[in-house]
Amino acid sequence: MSRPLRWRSPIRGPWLTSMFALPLLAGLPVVALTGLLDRLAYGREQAIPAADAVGGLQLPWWDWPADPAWLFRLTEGLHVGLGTVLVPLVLAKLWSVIPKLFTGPERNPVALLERLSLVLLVGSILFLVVTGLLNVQYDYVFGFSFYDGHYAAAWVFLAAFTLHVVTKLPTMVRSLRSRRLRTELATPLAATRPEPPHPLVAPDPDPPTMSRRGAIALVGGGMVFVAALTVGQFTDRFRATALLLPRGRTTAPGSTERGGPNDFPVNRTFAASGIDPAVVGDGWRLTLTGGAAPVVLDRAALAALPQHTARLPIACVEGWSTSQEWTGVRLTDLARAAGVPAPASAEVRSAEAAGPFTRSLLNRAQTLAPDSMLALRVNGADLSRDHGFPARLVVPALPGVHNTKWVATIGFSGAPR
Ligand SMILES: Nc1nc2c(c(=O)[nH]1)N[C@H]1C(S)=C(S)[C@@H](COP(=O)(O)O)O[C@H]1N2
Ligand SMILES: [Mo]
Repeated sequence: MSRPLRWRSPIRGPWLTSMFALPLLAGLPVVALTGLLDRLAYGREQAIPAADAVGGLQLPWWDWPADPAWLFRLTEGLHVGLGTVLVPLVLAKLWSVIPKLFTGPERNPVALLERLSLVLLVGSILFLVVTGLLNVQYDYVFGFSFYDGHYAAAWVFLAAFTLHVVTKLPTMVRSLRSRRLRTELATPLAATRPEPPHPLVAPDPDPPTMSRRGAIALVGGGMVFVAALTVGQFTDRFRATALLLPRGRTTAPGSTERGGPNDFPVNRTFAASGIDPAVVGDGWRLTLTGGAAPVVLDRAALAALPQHTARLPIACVEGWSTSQEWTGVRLTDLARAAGVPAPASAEVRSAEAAGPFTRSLLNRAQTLAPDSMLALRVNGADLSRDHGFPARLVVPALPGVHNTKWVATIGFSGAPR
């Protein structure tokens, strides 16, 4: 197109763009950094392996700690929560620079590079937002691994974002200085005039239909609205308001647990696991391996071991989290019972035979943490089947996905993994 669409909003201009950019400059690095931390927390060699290198880029792996217990709840909550709340701002920022995306061909190599970084920036952000939100709303609906696709796009984003910030920072500072926020907030629609001539400013603007303060209020209001629909996923009290998080909102549909000790979100129900009820009935046994010979315990034997109680979060990689009071047998006590007095790692397997939740690998810190346990009870009652009866793993700061339900075997090893 030689003469592109004409963008005639009279408020579009470098000042408004910079106003939208400033909070993104602060917020997007937090979303990116917490995302990378979440990947570290997820760990390697789990049931759905997460590639540690993409295009030769490798995170410096270190063992994710088990203390403080709320660590993953915080990093995952910030990543998903802030990432969601920033969406209206990202869209507003994109709207504000639309003319830039439709200018004619460039010859100047510097401008070409800038254009390329812009395409990569916009493309990667949209990809990250869409895959992230879809993953929260629906199951893993992609034709590729969400973990690896989202992670690869994050590196593209980080590179393009850095280049964009480095090249645009002086412009942003200059633009922000060109008008005073306080003056703009006092300017009504009738007094709204275009910014001075600039590639973003329409040469033939329409009459204003919204003031700059109106635009800022609209975007801010959108963010507050999204936040209001999101906070419930992190708070047990406002759970019902988490309209953007269908799975983190309720106990299992049709559950009789409403109002009871097991009334907190269920990611995947017992029915959905496909486990034969007989397997987790009276005949259920826990097998501990790693010692000279396997040790087999029934639930009564487990209940007769010293019981430990701790309030610990379940924080799902899809963003929702909850905190409950769990009671069960410490992993270190189970390791001793298994004949491995100094365990350095553990592999916990579910009775669930197939799928991504069959096993979970624990590092040394996670195995030895005093609050790490095989829980039998929650909030003073036996676990419901949906929460993993007869026994489930609960480990501080471990992503929810690895807190395996319907545990069948635990293998302890004296060697770190
Ligand atoms: N065996 C098994 N364990 C599992 C799951 C599962 O589907 N099967 N879901 C995991 C996920 S993704 C989360 S977030 C937590 C949720 O625990 P809850 O359903 O008790 O809240 O359990 C984890 N443990
Ligand atoms: Mo989860």
